[in-house]
Amino acid sequence: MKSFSLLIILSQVPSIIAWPWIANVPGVDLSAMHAHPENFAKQRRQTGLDPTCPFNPDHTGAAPFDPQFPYTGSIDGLPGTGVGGVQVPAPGDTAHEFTAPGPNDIRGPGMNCPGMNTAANHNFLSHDGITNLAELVSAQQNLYNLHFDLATFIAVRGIALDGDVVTTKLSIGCDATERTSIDPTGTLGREPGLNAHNKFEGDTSLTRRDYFLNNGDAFTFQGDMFADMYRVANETSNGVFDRDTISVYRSRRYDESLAENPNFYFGPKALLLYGAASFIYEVFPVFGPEGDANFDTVSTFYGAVPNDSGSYDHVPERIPENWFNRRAAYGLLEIGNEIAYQYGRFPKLFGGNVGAGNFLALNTTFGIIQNGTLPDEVTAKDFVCLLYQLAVDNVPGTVANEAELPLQVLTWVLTQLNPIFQNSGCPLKIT
Ligand code: HEM
Ligand SMILES: *[C@@H]1O[C@H](CO)[C@@H](O)[C@H](O)[C@H]1NC(C)=O
Ligand SMILES: *[C@@H]1O[C@H](CO)[C@@H](O)[C@H](O)[C@H]1NC(C)=O
Ligand SMILES: *[C@@H]1O[C@H](CO)[C@@H](O)[C@H](O)[C@H]1NC(C)=O
Ligand SMILES: CC(=O)N[C@H]1CO[C@H](CO)[C@@H](O)[C@@H]1O
Repeated sequence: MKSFSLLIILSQVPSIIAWPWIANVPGVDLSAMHAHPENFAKQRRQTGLDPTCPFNPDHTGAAPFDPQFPYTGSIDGLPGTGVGGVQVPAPGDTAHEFTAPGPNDIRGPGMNCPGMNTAANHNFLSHDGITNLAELVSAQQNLYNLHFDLATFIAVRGIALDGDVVTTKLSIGCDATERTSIDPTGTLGREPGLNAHNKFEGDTSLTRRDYFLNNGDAFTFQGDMFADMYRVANETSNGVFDRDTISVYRSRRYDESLAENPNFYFGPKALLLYGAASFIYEVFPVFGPEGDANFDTVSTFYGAVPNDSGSYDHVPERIPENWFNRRAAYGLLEIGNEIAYQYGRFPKLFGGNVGAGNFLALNTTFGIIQNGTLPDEVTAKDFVCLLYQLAVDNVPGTVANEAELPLQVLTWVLTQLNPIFQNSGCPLKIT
């Protein structure tokens, strides 16, 4: 009887269910947000067949595991040893030498993630840019010595949001649904790839412009932004892209977006962008945090080369010469710690602009974000639990977008992630 009356209550107040983040903010007229002009139109534009997405008929898959060059020993997406400090590519390992992408490979300056582009250019992922769960989880361990837990978390997020949970395939760039899905016109809809906006990708990226400010192109490398980041490194840390540089620069990117982008959205998922930014100083340097995130290292992974006008052109991303991955694996707790550090240096309000200069703070996000802010005493472990919640709860992709995970997707995510978070102490959702 109790659950019956609860059902009735729920159905009578759909707006509270639909907008759990913002329902409690006083003075917010939800119907106004439904009507917000930029609401869904742009999201839709990127969900059709993309005829410009490169097509390579020769899908070779990542270079197979070779016991002569085991790296951290991850095979077929299983956990490896976690023991890094390994030279990559290993001397003599021709299979993982740099191979520039061709015109038919999904890559180029217009793809979001330097880490994935580099991995594909060295055949740790399929060279055509169409990859899958096993490749992603092994590549992140063997190449970068990410911990199995973090490697799985990011890969599962990427596939659930931008790829296919049946085939586990994902395009590291543009929409290639005809190749990632066995049923491209089916219920799961289009699979936009990593370039999609407000799914994995979001506003305030380091070297990519905001979606709304750049005609929907939030994925192309921007040389002037790379120069901005370098300038901050010079001002902050003698040219090193360390955690202070990245904290200052991410803070500036937020301030710029807030001021310039009438559709700016900085939801809880933006915490993942702090995580991605931490790779620059935790994963890219030689031996990871033991080395310097100096210009040579970072620009090589980014494929950034200085040009005559003080900006940067883009060439294919690659692993620097004589490069060794970090010794200790980089896992969920470590990334939680870096998110806490960067956010803690310059706390920002979570929320979004609903028109120029009209910022709406989020409230009651999983009980942890109140009035757009996180509590001061939030720990690395709290961030780890928040990462889990972001992956398994419905989190709006924009201020006015509910972004509900289809049940089939949610079930798959829980199956993949619950074992990873088993010992985290975070409350888990039941499948
Ligand atoms: C399955 C694994 C991964 C996926 C699906 C993924 C996806 C993405 C996406 C969608 C973005 C854009 C986020 C934004 O809006 O700013 C991004 C950014 C980034 N990723 Fe990855 N990533 C993965 C793993 C990695 C790894 C292992 C590294 C480094 C070793 C890495 C380095 C970066 C960096 C540095 C950025 C910031 C780019 C910028 O704006 O300058 N990623 N990633
Ligand atoms: C940063 O400093 C280095 C070394 O002085 C210089 O070559 C470079 O042009 C500077 N970069 C920027 C963007 O200011
Ligand atoms: C340098 O790069 C910027 C940004 O990509 C570009 O606009 C400019 O035309 C380039 N300048 C030269 C001289 O190549
Ligand atoms: C919420 O945040 C706004 C902006 O920072 C502030 O003016 C307001 O007093 C806060 N309200 C509460 C209840 O904390
Ligand atoms: C601005 C705002 O509405 N803040 C509210 C957020 O939610 C808490 C209760 O969880 C209220 O006390 C605040 O007033």
